[in-house]
Amino acid sequence: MPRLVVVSNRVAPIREGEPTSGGLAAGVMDALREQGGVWVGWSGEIAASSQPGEEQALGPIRLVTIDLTRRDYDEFYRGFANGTLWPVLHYQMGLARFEWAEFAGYQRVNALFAETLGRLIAPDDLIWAHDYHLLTLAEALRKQGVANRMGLFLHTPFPAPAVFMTVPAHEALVRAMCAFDMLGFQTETDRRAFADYALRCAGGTEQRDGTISAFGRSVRTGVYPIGIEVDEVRRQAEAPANRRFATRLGASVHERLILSVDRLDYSKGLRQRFSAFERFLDLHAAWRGKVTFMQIAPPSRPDIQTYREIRRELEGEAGRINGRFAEVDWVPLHYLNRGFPRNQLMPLYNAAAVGLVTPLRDGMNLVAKEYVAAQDPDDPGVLVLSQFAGAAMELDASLLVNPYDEAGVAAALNRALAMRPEERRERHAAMIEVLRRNSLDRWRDRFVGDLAGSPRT
Ligand code: ADQ
Repeated sequence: MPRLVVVSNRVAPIREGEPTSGGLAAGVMDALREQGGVWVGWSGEIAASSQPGEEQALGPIRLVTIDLTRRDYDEFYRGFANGTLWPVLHYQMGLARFEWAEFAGYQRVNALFAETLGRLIAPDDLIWAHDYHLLTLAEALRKQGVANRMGLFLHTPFPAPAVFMTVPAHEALVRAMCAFDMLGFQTETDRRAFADYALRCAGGTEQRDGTISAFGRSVRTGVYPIGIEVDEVRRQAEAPANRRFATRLGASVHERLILSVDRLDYSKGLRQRFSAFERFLDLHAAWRGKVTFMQIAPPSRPDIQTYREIRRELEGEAGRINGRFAEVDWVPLHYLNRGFPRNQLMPLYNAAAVGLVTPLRDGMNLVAKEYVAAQDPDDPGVLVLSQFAGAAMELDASLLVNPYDEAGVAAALNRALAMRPEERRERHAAMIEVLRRNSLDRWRDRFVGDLAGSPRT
C-alpha cells in the first residue's frame, strides 16, 4: 500500500498512550499507523503570519500543523467555510451569507495547505482530504504540478443543485472538486445531487461506474457511509467504572430517559425538537412526571453570530417549557450546555429508553449509530431518527420521523416509550447487523482501496 497523507481542517489532538476522543480520529489514525503516513491540518492557533507550525512524530505517523492569521481565520473558517458553505450544504440558505473576498480567502488558505503538502509528499503518496473546508485543495495542488492520486470525502450532505447554486461561487467550487480523482459522499442522495449539478449545470457526462466528466476532467464518485466501532462503544457503555456515572444520573432523572446529544448547531434541529417535546407533554399527559428529556449540547463555533442566536433561543425555550410543566419533584427538560467524555457519554446512551436524533439535515450523524451500539441487546432502547440524517438510509429499523412535524415526533416518542420488548429487540438486532457490516474500518478501507485503485490522472 502506498503511504497515506490525510488533510483535514484540524488535526485531532492526540497524544501517544491516551485514548482518542472520537471514532473518526481513531479510524484515520489506525489507517496511518498501518500504512505509515502524514496528517496535515490547521493547528487551531492564530499567528502573525500563516506558516507551518509544529511537527510531531507519533511512531510511523507525522503530524504537521499550519498556523493561520486572523485574516485567514475570518475569511476562510468563520467566513466562507462556516458562514456560507455549512448552512447551504445543510439546506439552510436563509442563514448563509456570501462575500467574494471571503471566497478568495478560502482559496488562499486551500493554496497554503497545498504548498505545505507540496513540500511533504512523495510521488506515490495517496492524498486523502476531508470535508467542506478543502473543496479547492486538489485544484491548488494541480496548479503546482502535483500529479498524485487525490480523494475528498465530504462529511456533510451535498444539496440539490438549485440549493447549491445559491452560493455565487458554485461553478468555481464544482470545477475545483473535479480536480480530485475521487469524491466520496455519505449517501447516494448526496452523490446524485453532485452528479445532477455536473450533468445539468456544467454540461458533464456520467458513466455507469459513477465516473463524472466535467470541466475537462474525470472524477470518480462513490458512496461511503461512515461507520462506527461497535465493540469500542459497547465496551465503553458496559464498563463498570463508567456505569457508575450513569447510575448516579439515573437517580436524578425520573423513570424513563429520552436523550439527545449534539453539537449546538442549527442543522441539528434542537429548536424543533424542544417544541416536539412540548407537544408530546401536551398530547400525552400520562407521561408527565414519568419521563425526562435530557439534551446535551456543548456550544460550537461561538464566534459566529447565528450560533450565538440559536444558543440564546434554546436557553429561553428550555426555561419556558420547564416553567410551564415542572412540578416540585419533576423537571421535564434537562439542558446541559457542555460536552462529556466518551466514557461518560456511552453509558448514558445505554441508560436512555429513547435516543432522540432529529437533525434537519445531517451528512451521517454518528450519535444515532453510537446510541444503537451502546444498547443492551436483551433490553434495548428505541432510536427515533430524522429521515433527513444520512444514517436514516441504513438505520431504517429505527422510528423514522420528519423533524419539522412536531405532532409526528410527539407520536413517535409515545410509541417508542410504549414499545414492547420483542419489537425493541427485533429493531435493535436489525440495526446492529447493519452497523457491524459497515464498520468504521470498512469505510476507511473501501475509500483508501478505491483511491489507490483509481486511474491516475
Ligand atoms: P458532527 O456534525 O460533529 O460531524 P456527529 O456525527 O453527530 O456530528 O458527531 C460526531 C461525534 O461527536 C460523535 O462521535 C459524538 O459522540 C460526538 N459528540 C457529539 N456531541 C457531543 C457532546 N455533546 N459531547 C461529547 N461528544 C459529542 C460531521 C457531520 C456528520 C457526520 C460526521 C462524521 O456533520 O453528519 O456524521 O461528521 O462523518
